[in-house]
Amino acid sequence: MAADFARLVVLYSVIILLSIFFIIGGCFAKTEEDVEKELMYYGQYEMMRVLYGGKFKIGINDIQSKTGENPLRKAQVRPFYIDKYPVTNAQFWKFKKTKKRYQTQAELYGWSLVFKDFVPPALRNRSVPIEGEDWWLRVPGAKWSKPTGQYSSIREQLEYPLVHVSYKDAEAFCKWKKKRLPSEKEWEFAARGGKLGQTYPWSEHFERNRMNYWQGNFPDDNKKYDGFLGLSPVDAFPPQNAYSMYDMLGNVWEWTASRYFDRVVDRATQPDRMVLKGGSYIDTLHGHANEIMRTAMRIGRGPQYTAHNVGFRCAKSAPHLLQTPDVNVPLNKKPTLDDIRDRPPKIFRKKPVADPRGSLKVEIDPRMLRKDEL
Ligand SMILES: [Ca+2]
Repeated sequence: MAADFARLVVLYSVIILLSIFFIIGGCFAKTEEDVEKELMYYGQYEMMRVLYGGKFKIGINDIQSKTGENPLRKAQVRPFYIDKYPVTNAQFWKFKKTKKRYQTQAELYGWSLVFKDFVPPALRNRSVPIEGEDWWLRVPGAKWSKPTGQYSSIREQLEYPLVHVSYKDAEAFCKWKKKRLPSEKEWEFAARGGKLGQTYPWSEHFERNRMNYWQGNFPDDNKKYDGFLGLSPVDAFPPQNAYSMYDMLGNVWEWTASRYFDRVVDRATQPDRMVLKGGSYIDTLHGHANEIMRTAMRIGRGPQYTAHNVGFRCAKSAPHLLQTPDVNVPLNKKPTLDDIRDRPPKIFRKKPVADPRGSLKVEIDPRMLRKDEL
């Protein structure tokens, strides 16, 4: 009798334990369908903005700048679409699922650059600091899906910007989406949000809580007043301008399709480099360390470069919008006061008219004369 009871107790215990195991297992096991549903949620970060293009101003008046930002000058772009957010890990996950044989540059090399604060202790001995920038370490196994090396994961960072991608990887992804990388001019047009020659996407003046950058003494004291030591979700901050663009400044540098040249060196002797825009989580407001956070800022990197603070967003031409009468307005619009100031005075001179007394007379709008000419 006692033996039967004991057997029953054991049997029931096993049944209860197995039930608990399957219930818990069922809660955590993710089916393919679950993953698809989750990725659909992150599809909200794939939206694009259509921008009608037109005339605007690129660069900044700063003679100290050594990166080709100076001076503020005229530019023009045709209508185009551009991603509202940098490309996220969720988007690249889909890409890799479809293009299973595609290997990113970091996967081929077997390493990528990770900022020192994020290198796990277990990988410290196997990571090599970069000469002159010893806050960057070559970490074995660091790649898009393992942003800080082999022990890390993007499982909880699907809405974070994709990093550790080279120019070639960015191009391959955009091509797969039937898009392309934006030119530097397009990127800057989108970042300026219709503002003419202002320092930040939102205005001429710095505003708190608009972007993820470095606050404190670099590289050992990150006060992270903005809430982030390293990367942040692509929508951690509100849209940065009137075009509803997110993360144009801060978080990650973004590849563009434009070549980068040093102005003082012969172009033929320069290495192959592309322009990156936007600043990242290690850059500072006034450039006391690394680069200055502002719309005009640009850096050049070789097309194979990969790091924990470099990503991209895609663009697409919209030539059909050129045929829409409304869309031509910005391209042929009446000049603003700012445009007028930049034009040489001669175009405001009226055509010479014959003087009834026989001599020629030229009428000049006095507003266009410099003070010393009056
Ligand atoms: Ca930060």
